[in-house]
Amino acid sequence: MFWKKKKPKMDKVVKKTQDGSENYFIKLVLMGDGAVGKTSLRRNYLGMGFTEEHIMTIGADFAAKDVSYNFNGTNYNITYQIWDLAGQSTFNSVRSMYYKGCFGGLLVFDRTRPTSFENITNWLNELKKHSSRGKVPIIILGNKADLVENADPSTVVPDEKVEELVKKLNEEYADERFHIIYLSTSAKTGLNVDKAFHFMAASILSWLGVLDHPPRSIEELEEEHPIEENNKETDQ
Ligand code: G3D
Ligand code: MG
Repeated sequence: MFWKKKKPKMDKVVKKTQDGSENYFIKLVLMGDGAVGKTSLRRNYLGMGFTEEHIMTIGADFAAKDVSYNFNGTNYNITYQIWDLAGQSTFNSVRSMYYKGCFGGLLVFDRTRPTSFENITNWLNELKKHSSRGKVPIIILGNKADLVENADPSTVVPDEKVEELVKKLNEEYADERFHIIYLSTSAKTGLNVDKAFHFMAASILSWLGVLDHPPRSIEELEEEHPIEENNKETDQ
């Protein structure tokens, strides 16, 4: 049933190399309300460290990172092209271009700002509307985990609410060759940032039909594909 959708042309996506590894070029989009930490998460992942300075993103931009994962004995070299969009509604006109051709979306909310969580479904609808491929792999990131401990509990998004949404989405996405998970992240401490991209790689490769089944949780991913084998990261 997946293959009836707009399947990416595999020869455009993957290049096999002589040593048997496979090179993929994968566009990802960051989504979520303004100031949830999209730019900071990307910066953390790209290895440029964390800056407390808030620079307003204007329109959209992207940055690339090469990463190599081993799944079932095969090396998959992935070039992630990570797009970052300003959350402000004034940039609506760039949105369709932003989402077009993406392989996956990172849906980010701020764990200490409930409205940013409530808007997750709006972001997801926008992705579905504009990605030329219908339902693409997504992951839900509850960012600013480092602030939760000292935050007023009444302002913290309850984990149960997030899990409820994830359950609902997985029901809605039951026919797809990937599962949706929730990860609590911090762009400040780096909590779960690498794991989010590792999970994304496995989900996308499964979605493309390259891996025979998608992971259902981080625990399952790490058990099947231990992280020690997946540390060959190089920055561009
Ligand atoms: P955006 O790209 O989603 O709009 P930014 O968000 O990455 O620009 O981050 C918005 C603000 O939140 C910034 O603070 C940034 O430093 C902060 N931030 C982002 N992620 C985290 C996190 O995980 N923990 C903490 N403690 N802060 C985070 P300022 O104050 O510069 O506006
Ligand atoms: Mg930003």
